[in-house]
Amino acid sequence: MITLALSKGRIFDETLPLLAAAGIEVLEDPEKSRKLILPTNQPEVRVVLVRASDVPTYVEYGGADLGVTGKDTLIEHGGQGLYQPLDLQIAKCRMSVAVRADFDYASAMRQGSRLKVATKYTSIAREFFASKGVHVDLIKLYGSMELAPLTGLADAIVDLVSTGNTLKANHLIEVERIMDISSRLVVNQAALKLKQAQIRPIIDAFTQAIGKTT
Ligand code: PRT
Ligand code: MG
Repeated sequence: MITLALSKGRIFDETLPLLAAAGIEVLEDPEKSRKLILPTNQPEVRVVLVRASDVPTYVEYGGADLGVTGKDTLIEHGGQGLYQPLDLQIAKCRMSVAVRADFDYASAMRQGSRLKVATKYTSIAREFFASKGVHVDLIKLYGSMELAPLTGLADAIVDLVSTGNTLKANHLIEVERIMDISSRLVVNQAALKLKQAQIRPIIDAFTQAIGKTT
């Protein structure tokens, strides 16, 4: 049996065409079913639905043989124990710094004032500001980062941006782009050796499918 870990929403949706290229069709719709284990048209392949931030953990410990996860999540996890053969070029967005439109970020940075930065992505934020030689106080949040500057909890946030609509709706502006983000295929290292015959064809089909669409 081969187990693939996916999260509901954009990662599931954007992985479906790649699975189709590997001849794998998921037989249930996660938006309609409450099941967490979804069968596919291939009796020896199944999909498990986990929280986006839990995908690397499932694959690391062998709860799943492979998975699809954002570069953001992968960096925060650390990537230990994971073979990362492919950037799938899906679920694209960027990691950025954003502040209230009336906050003078440039002069705060120039003056070296100690910024309060709220984020779910503390490793990425710590590394980014350290590389600029700027001292920040990091405040760990698990969601709704946009609220932090509006309530005075923080001066800035580090969050994912795709269309920019969420920032705009909350009167925030993007002041720095930290990195481009897309999702990667991750594979359990032991599974790659023990289940080569089943896993290799999936990696090869995904590789071909990406080549065709980009
Ligand atoms: O929701 P949950 O807490 O379970 O986990 P999650 O939010 O990590 O999962 P999910 O499914 O929302 O995101 C999975 C992955 O998709 C992320 O790890 C990213 O790699 C990728 N991705 C791509 C995004 C976005 N685009 C994105 N726009 N993840 C989140 N967003 C959010 C962003 O955090 C912000 O709140 O969408 C909002 C901004 O979108 P725009 O279009 O208004 O700019
Ligand atoms: Mg989400």
